Amino acid sequence: MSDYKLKMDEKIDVEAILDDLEHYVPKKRPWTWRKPVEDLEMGGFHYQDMSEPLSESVPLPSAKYFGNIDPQGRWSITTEIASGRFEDDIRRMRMAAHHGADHIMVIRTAGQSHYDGLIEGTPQGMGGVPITRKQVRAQRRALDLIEEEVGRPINYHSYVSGVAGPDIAVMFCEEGVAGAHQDPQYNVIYRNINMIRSFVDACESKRIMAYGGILQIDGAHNANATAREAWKVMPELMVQHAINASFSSAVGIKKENIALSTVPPTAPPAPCLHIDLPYAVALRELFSEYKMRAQMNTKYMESSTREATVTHVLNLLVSKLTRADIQSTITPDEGRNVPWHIYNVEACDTAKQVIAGMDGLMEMVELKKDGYLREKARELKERAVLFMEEMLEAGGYFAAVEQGFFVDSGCYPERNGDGIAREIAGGVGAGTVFKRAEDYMAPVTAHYGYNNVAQYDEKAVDNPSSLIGGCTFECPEKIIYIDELDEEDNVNARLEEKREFLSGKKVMPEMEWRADGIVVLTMFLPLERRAAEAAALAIAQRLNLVECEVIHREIMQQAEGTRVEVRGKVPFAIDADSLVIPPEPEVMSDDEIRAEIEAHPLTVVCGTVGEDEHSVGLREIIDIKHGGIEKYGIKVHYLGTSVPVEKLLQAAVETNAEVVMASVIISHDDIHYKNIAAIDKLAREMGIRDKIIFIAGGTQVTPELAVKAGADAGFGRGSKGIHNATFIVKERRRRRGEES
Ligand code: Z97
Repeated sequence: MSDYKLKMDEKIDVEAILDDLEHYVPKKRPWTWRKPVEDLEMGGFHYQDMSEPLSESVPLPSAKYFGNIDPQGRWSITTEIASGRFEDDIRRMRMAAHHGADHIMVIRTAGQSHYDGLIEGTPQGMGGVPITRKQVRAQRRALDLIEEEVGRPINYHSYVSGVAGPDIAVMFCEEGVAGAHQDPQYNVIYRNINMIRSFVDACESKRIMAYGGILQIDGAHNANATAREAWKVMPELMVQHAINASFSSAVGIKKENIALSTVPPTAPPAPCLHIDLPYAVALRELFSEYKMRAQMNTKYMESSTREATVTHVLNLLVSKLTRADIQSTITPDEGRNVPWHIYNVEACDTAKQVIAGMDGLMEMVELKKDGYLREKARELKERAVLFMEEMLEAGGYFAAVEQGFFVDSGCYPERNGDGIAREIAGGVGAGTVFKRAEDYMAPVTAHYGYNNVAQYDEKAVDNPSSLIGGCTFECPEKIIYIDELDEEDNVNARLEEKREFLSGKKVMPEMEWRADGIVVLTMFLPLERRAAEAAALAIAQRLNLVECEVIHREIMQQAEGTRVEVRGKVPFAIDADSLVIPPEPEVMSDDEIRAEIEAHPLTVVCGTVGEDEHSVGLREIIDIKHGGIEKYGIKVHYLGTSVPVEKLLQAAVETNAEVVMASVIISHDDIHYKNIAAIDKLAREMGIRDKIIFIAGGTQVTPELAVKAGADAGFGRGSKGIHNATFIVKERRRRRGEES
């Protein structure tokens, strides 16, 4: 197993990843940044703000026009992947990495912070992923292979929250986790964990994260997502950032490993840049020493991927105009009940696309040094400082929380009295913090405060774990690995259940888990919204989809109709062996075709033959505007529609054309094949058949039947100029006796 490597054209073997997982020792994983490249030349373009390219990747769709280049921006790109089945997530991690993600968060947890301790031996949770060592190790092991394949380190990330925070931090350090959310304010405000407990735990957690070089992201964005009007909490967000960042720094995390989780607070139709940009400027001025993790706005996200994408593009613009070190990518899937899969890969592409498109922008534009932008930024900073001052006057952070200072819907100093208040003596874990006893001793490597080891061995002060021959950080063999204990719900059982799908013998569509059968249908219905939703469900049911649900609706016009998206499950599997896969149409590159025509000029005559007035298809094959064969420098004589067979061949002789193209659209009584046969016959009678290349095309043309009727090639529905041109080039080379 240890020599298992990924192969580009083979699926990742989850069973190989799980094999002997117990003894897999993950490497130490401090956070890794991309390697910037100052002046990158790629595809004939000059880039200013890029990082080292990947060795393997999937470029953007339009990259095919640019030599398939795949420039990678400087910011780390985040994707959130956690469907509840880690074996499935491993596959999508690979896909995301190939689309540019190098920060992979497993964070759709089952309220991780509600667990009292590190959970081991459990199966996957309901509606989320309780983080376990097995899952983390399997995913890190998979990422070790994936990063080798793409040629760039991948940072694996999750949460250090709840009363189990320190235990989780230790496990993360042991298992090679490189990034984590850690913010005691999150526990206090959103999970009602006792504040003293939360802050004491945070000391320990942060110290352990500092040891592991784990990058820390705070939880300020949650105020933005929770507040009724997200832009009102801007001053408070800065206060929350300040509390966590300075706390972390004081505990020992290096500033370059402390990242602020910042969100542009508004979204269109609000004039969001006008509000978000001064905030972003203020934040970066106040926190210039720390990293910016630019989270995308999720507060004003609905189920429209289009709308969310536009907001995200605007968010990326804010990042560009100010600064970002990590850029998150989020899709509206959670709200749509279509769990994250292809859509989060798409969101990575959105970021990659926008970042490439904005490269070099700052050479041309700069933010104004005076006026509204600076005044507003200053005002926000003043509000934040006043908030801090009042907090101190009130008796400090704990007292301020008791008085409901946080997540108040007023823009400080306004207050609406609706903040989230917690009691210092209340909450989960209240009364569980004790003063260390006299004989307290902690022979461990990363620990907050006094280890009290000197009484046992003076030399152990700088290396407390030497007293026990090293702790799990130095001696991973001391880690006790507990496998899943549930006999029914465990990864092996789940894989066994999907055996036929693993081997590829059977196939089903999927969105969340392998072979879950989920598909999404998009349709327009000329009905008002509620009727349209009911009709869409009825249609999905008539299509035999099960568990159908409307996941998105958009009114086109109240009376004229509604666009609806329905999700449902396909209740059957396809047998892969039964699939008839037509051969791929051969296409040469544009350059190769052009070179051939330049070396051997070519004339074509063409027309729609018989009594046939259809011309659009043929024009598409010819005209330069539609990417037709003219674009390769081929000279084309278009004779029009209803061209008699004699006239077509006569024109070929007169113009010395090497190729005759006949469009045959009408097909009743097989007239199309009869016309093909007539051209072939007449060409023979005229003695020119072996001098011309005769191509027939039309929507009802089957290539094999066209050849049987007498053409050299036939092109049916969906054919393009490039298919015709490729055939012509190959056929000419064959006739010249060259290898094609
Ligand atoms: C993001 N999309 O990327 P539990 N600790 C902190 C958090 O911010 C969160 C948790 C713990 C978002 C992620 C919001 N963040 C979602 C500082 C949640 C979650 O679910 O209570 O176990 O912990 O930042």
